[in-house]
Amino acid sequence: MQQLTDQFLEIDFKSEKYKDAYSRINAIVIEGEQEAHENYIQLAELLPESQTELIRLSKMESRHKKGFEACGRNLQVTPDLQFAKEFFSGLHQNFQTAAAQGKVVTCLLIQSLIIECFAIAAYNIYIPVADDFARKITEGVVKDEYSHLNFGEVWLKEHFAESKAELEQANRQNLPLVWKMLNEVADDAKTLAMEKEALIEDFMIQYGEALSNIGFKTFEIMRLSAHGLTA
Ligand code: Y39
Ligand code: FE
Ligand code: FE
Ligand code: FE
Repeated sequence: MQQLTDQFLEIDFKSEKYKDAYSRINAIVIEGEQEAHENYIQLAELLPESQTELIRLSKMESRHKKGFEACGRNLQVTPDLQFAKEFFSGLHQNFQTAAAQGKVVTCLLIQSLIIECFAIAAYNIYIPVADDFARKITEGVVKDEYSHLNFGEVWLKEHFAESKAELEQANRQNLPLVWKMLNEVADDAKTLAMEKEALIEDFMIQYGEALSNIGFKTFEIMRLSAHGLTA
């Protein structure tokens, strides 16, 4: 096969191999957007003073879901939603448990930091290798995801001192799930021309920046990242 640089890589969006991988990645994104929609509604109940803003974010998430459903239809792919539910079950369970205990800091870490950074990394890496239809949709979505991440950063920065211990615990509990999820999806992502190393790098940059914006010092960010890897 001819040697090609990434820039000129031809991707056959119609091949069975591509569509099979897309049935899982597309489902993950659709299910993720649906759960994000529900998570922001629950956050609105936990944070009545931010209710209007959080309901606005939850509505953005359902628009994202509709956009990605259209991407699947455009490629004539049926999303494997059962696979996607299982993919998110760890983070979903941890969010539900935290919400039931009123642990808003943990809920914000899971949805507004971890899941939003995961989304931003995935969408940034996907955009250059997406089909034209999906690229336009994803470009619009990723801008919104930065604003969702910003909500979490601003709230946690304002409550940093009293949130710090819970953030460290929630990080230790949830960051390992992200690595597990990335490993589960790495082969399918590769079929879509998304490299696992690029996903990890982008995620760590976003997440590290978010922790820094909230108030963590560099040595603390390094420790938080390492805890995730080894816990
Ligand atoms: O806040 C949001 O909109 C996030 C829910 C959406 C999650 C997207 C998850 C993307 C992971 C895809 C992994 C592909 C390699
Ligand atoms: Fe999203
Ligand atoms: Fe979204
Ligand atoms: Fe979001």
